[in-house]
Amino acid sequence: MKIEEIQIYQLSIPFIRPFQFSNGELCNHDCLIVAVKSEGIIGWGECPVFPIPYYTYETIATASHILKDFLIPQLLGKSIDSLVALNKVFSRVRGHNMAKSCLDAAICDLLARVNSVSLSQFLGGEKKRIQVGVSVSMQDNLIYLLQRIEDYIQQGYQRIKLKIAPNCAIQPLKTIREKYPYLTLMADANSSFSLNDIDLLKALDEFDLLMIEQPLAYDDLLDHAYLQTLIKTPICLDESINNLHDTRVAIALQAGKIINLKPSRVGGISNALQIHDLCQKAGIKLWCGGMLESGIGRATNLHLASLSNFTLPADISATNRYFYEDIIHQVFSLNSSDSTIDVPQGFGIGVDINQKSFNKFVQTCDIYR
Ligand code: OSB
Ligand code: MG
Repeated sequence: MKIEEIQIYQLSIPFIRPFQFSNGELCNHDCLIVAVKSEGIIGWGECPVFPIPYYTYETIATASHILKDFLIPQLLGKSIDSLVALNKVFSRVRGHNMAKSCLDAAICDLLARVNSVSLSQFLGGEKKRIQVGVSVSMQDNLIYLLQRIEDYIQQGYQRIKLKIAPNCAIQPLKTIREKYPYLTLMADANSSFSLNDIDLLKALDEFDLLMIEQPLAYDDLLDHAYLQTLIKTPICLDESINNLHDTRVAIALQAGKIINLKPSRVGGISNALQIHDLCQKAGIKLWCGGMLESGIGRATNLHLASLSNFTLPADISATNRYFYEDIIHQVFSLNSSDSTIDVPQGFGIGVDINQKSFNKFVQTCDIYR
């Protein structure tokens, strides 16, 4: 499969409501979308990187630079017939996982389309519907927060994740727990705590959380390992896991019991598969995280999450959790009976671009051949 042409689009898609977490506030989903062409077929991938380097060090600007000046020139004209071949092309560039991940996703989409199978089938996925939850922004106003959560529960979400920070954790979690004693509830700190907050972190045990996600620094596995010996709540790693090596270290140190696996954060599906298999052997539970993706990235994530070791509910919510208008024709809706979303059928990622909406949100387009 010879890579003949690659297009990069920059988009800004308005969220229904701003997304607040300890790293800041986002009103639009700014992202890059790549289209990779080979033999008349197009594969699509999303780079869900933020304009600001607060979640990962990458930004829209660094990802564009790495794509245009390094990854795309290395890929154009090459014949890529497997994920292994693809990984080899990218391995010389250190880091920049989000930039790598969109090309990786687009080429996986292409490979599946060329082989006339869905991406899920191509990857050996088993599930047809994915158990999902919803990630809820931080809120000062507890009445408003409870309304949001009630609304999501009414829609059928059976797992709620609350964004927390040291000054915004105990009171909201206590309030939610009192109203919903049996709700599957978890919290995501996005690295906002330190070991100085140990009393606060211990106090979270009382809320019977499914897990606490990334309480400590984004690059600190050692302190997470120590913290896990002091608290009962299982620690889930997000920002700390950027590749297979991080995963091996995390397992060796027992730095957490669960991993939130985002293909974009680990440099694409090929790396995600290696992490998936290692975690399966090591007894580490997985779930597929999200980056507030458009329908393109969300479709990729749904296919990946169909693999067998993704056993906990994913951060992949229905389209109407994020956008009034998305860039694909298909709408992802929640099956309210079991809090699942269907894996798209059809070849590749199984969704297609809604050109009218796409054009509305596009800001720049660059073509390389
Ligand atoms: O930490 O998991 C996170 C969104 C953007 C960046 C980081 C995170 C998140 C979410 C939302 O929690 C996940 C989603 O619904 O896509
Ligand atoms: Mg997280």
